[in-house]
Amino acid sequence: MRAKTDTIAAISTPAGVGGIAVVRISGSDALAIALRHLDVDTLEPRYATYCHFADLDDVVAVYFPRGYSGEPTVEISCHGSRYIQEAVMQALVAAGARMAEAGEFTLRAFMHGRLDLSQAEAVADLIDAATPAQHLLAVSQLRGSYAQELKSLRQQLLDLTSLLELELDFSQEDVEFADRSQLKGLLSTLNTELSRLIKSFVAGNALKKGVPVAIVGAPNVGKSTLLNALLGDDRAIVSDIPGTTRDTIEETLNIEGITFRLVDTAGLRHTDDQIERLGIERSQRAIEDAQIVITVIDATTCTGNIQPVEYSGKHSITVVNKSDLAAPGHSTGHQSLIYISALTGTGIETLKHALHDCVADSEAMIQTMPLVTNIRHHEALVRVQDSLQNVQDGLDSGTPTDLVSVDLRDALYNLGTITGDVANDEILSNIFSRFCIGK
Ligand SMILES: Nc1nc2c(ncn2[C@@H]2O[C@H](COP(=O)(O)OP(=O)(O)OP(=O)(O)O)[C@@H](O)[C@H]2O)c(=O)[nH]1
Ligand SMILES: [Mg+2]
Repeated sequence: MRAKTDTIAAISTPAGVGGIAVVRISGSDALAIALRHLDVDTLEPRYATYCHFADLDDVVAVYFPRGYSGEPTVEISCHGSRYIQEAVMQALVAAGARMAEAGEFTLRAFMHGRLDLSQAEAVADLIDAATPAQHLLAVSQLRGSYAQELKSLRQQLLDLTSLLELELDFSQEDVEFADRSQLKGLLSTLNTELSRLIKSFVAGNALKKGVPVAIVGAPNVGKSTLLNALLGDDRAIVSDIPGTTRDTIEETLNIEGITFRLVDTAGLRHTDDQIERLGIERSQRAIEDAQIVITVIDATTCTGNIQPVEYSGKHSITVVNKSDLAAPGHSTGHQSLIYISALTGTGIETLKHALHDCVADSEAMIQTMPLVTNIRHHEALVRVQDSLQNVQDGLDSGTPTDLVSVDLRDALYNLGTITGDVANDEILSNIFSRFCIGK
């Protein structure tokens, strides 16, 4: 991706007809190009000026000497007809502007140091956010607490590197210059912070993409009926024939601002049926991938004391379904069981609350500490930690300092890819091509 310096223009409002459309021009010639078509001599910085754009439209124009992109920027609000939007763009191009590429305003903001790369990515997340949780994650990343934490990690890495490289300078004299215990102390602090960030990805990613929930149990207990009841929609086929659901079915559901990805699965049982067996394998995978597992038990077929089913490392919820058919007095089982009737809707609200409670902690976490929500960052952080492990091993085994410092450089490089301190074309075009035009 070239770091371009020409003047660019784009319609920043969504494609199509609207009451108003906003056209944005950015670059050193932004003001001159805008003035070619406006019937005013100049635009006072940061004041809205009502004027005419050629003989096309009445517009409001604002000039920012250093706008969102970090460059001279003019924003023109015109009427949002397709004709006016296109004509304004054509006129600007004729006056010397180039049509902006996707994300190019934000790319320039990054190039001018207004945002680091993690914040630029948060801009895209902010535009995509559809739930309060997604919005909160994006806003906190954009405001920079995460960028700040990465910066401090980077500083610590740099401190480590300079301590070690100081030693290298004196390597001829064969002295161990750096205080090794100080090095190890720094390493372990770094490791603790990295581990926290890496671990936070599970919560962060779930809040962003939807918390994976598997609905599992024996055939015919009412899993698909439960999925439909939660969604309030006849999504999955329901029948009294055991083995109805053969493949996993996934749908999203919002509960109190958090997205859940509900996966209805094939009932778990021994079977000789090839296709059903494949379905059951998928059920097992859905359980592995899930953060929350809802085990459905059929009240009409179970006998004795019902025990909740626990999956280790996951939030486990056990629901006793068909409680509308169960004999009175049946609902005296374990406290943590939730009695429902997927058919009549009894207990569905309680179950939704229980689902929400499972992630309330992560939701609260967003407020207090940065969560990693981006797989690119997660991968880079894991690589940083791997390199630091090599550094640690190297120090422990007396590896020559110059080799240890290569691993440290790797760690610095990988951390830099998150913030953009190290940014190659591939990383940049990957990130910014996902933006919309005009942002
Ligand atoms: N009375 C009553 N019937 C229910 C309830 N939930 C499900 N059923 C019935 O139980 C039968 C099985 O329901 P499904 O939702 O297909 O069960 P499933 O667990 O998805 O079954 P498989 O896909 O075969 O594993 C259907 O006839 C449903 O109408 C309930 O709460 N009360
Ligand atoms: Mg089913």
